[in-house]
Amino acid sequence: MNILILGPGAVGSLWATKFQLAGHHVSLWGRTSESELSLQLDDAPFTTYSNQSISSLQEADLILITVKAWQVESAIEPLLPHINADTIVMLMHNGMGTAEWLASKLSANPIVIATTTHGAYKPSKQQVLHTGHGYTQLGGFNAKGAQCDFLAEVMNHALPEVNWNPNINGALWIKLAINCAINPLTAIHQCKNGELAGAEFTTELVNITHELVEVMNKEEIEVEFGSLYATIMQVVNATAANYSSMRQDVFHKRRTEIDFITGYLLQAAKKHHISTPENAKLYQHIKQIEQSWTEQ
Ligand code: KPL
Repeated sequence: MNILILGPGAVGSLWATKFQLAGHHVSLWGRTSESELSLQLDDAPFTTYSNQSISSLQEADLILITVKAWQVESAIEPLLPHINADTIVMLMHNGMGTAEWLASKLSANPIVIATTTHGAYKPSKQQVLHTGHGYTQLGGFNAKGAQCDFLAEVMNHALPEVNWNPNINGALWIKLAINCAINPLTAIHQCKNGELAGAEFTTELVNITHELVEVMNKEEIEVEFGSLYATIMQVVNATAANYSSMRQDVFHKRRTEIDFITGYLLQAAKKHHISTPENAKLYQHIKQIEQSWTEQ
């Protein structure tokens, strides 16, 4: 396949190199205007990719968008006139709320959404490390996207395990719930994920989870408090030694994904007239932190 990766950060570069190793024709669309970019996955040899090539964009069978949720609109907007109506466009990022906008702009294209638990890290511009083996779920966002289940096999060949999930919305909500619980708290307290297992966080995590369950049930996601709380704590323990992405963003004073994580939850809560004070408090706190950087 002709695959274009829009946003060759850590996750985008991981997929670029894996697709290339699996025999696909891969090109990149990064922020830099250099016409070629090189990448090295772990200890593999360097591979070179065209960058910002309009012809690669026009000929792409698949565009994989791996920029952060808040960058999706500004990254894709200038490319819209060059995207072929047959090109499959796939979103892969933390948080929710970008697919609606994308589908409105690309109403003729198949839109697929993905969530992955692979860990990747880019210690330098050309190096990408696959730091944690995970799995990836895909599903259609619109009717044409729902017909793209063959992509699971294609992607599974490049970087297993990949599954097609007809209920991808449910999978995204579970990931959103995990991020709502872990990311703001670890960012505010500047702590590792594992520290949330301490007794001082229990009441807060329980309240956050109750609010999540109420909103998710109204969104027709079947989930119970006990199982969601257990899932969240399982991720806290499995990633105990890691810093969450939001903790890292706050540490480096970069814009966070709060609007597409807790912000998305709050919007859904408002729609259903559900009160979510615990999550609202976390949202306000992260927004205040972000604002304090621009006021300096
Ligand atoms: O997705 C994550 C993130 O950091 O954004 C979790 C699952 C919380 C792992 O750190």
